[in-house]
Amino acid sequence: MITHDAVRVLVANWDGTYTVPSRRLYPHQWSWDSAFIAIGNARWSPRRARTELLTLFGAQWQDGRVPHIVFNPAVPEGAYFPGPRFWGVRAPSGVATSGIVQPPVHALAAWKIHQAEPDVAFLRRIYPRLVAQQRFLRGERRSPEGLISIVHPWESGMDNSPAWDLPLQAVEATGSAGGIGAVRRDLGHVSAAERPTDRDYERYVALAAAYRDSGYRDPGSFQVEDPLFNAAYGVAESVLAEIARVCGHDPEPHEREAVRVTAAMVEHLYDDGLFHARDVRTGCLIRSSSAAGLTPLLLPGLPREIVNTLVGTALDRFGLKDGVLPSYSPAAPGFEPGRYWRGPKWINLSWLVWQGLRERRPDLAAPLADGMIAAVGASGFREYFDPITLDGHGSRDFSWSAALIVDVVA
Ligand code: 9YW
Repeated sequence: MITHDAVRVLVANWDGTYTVPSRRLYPHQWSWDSAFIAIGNARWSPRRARTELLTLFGAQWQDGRVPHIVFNPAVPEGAYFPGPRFWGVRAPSGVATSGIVQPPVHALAAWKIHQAEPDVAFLRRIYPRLVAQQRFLRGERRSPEGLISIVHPWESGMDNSPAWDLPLQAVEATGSAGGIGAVRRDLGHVSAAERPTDRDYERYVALAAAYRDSGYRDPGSFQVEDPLFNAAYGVAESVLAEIARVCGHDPEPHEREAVRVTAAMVEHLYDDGLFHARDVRTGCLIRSSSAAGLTPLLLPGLPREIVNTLVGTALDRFGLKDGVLPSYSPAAPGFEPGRYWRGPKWINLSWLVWQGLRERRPDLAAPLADGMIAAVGASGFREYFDPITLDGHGSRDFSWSAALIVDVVA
């Protein structure tokens, strides 16, 4: 029954060659949303899942970057801010896109699609594109420590995480005419108390504008190494090794890169039972209690003792044994159960940690899956949930909440 309802959401949000995250709030194609959506669609329509990813990679730039939004030309400019006119850029295919990226969870999605329905021709088609995506990150974003940086909070996928409060202080917010509230489209759909503040938003826009004005090259005043982003990058290399094997390519460079980035993460981002982001500009670790710090559980080569300590942290500080995974530890100051990435439970974060625990700790993975099902059972396929009451927040009929439930119950 739950699968049936989830598929109904996915069908309603399908736009012919990809799926919108939600009809009203997000009317275009988003990068990591499409990866999660494809993982769910693979369970009932592998063909649709393949199309979803190929559409996204159809908007890949010459330099290999996969933009975080691919704009639907049929949607009016005013429907979403910042829209195509703000970003001012087109992919070689001619379609308007943004110029920043999101966590590279796409190789994992491609591999899961292949596992659901083996299709070597699809893997052969997507493999060079996935390789180019990783090459862009290495070429443009790798620090001397060997980790990948993000240059905007939006690139983390966890826009207003408390982890970004400190590095954002270095960002000059340029006031926009009439106030930023006037151009924000999200506030027309959901309550301001559940979204980033206007002050955060002004900084997001200022940062994006500066990056755009540098021709999408210069990191600007925000540059951090995020554990989730780097975990996604590392998993992508592990999975690319598998894909390479199937396609008759050499898996070894991918295996080596996965080992290398895992070691760099342990050396530079791990402290006191959790992975943290690191501010590249100051060289300092940003000690926060974000659940992003648990996602390195995805890395197959993570040393056993670190896995054990991370699990301990998940149990003690995030309440994992009850199947709950808040985006920010309820034990930490700054936890807000209803505000976006500052505490609510998100299905994609739960799914990433579930994925990391399935083989290592099935006893903990099972209640986590039950917790995801309980949240949508209580409140529907909402964008995010109060981790204590399970009240739903943000948009309704949210695609990745539906898709990942399809995967979890399969
Ligand atoms: C925005 C679409 C996106 C997600 C992000 C999430 C939010 C706001 O919505 O971003 O306007 O892009 O933070 O992770 O991809 O669902």
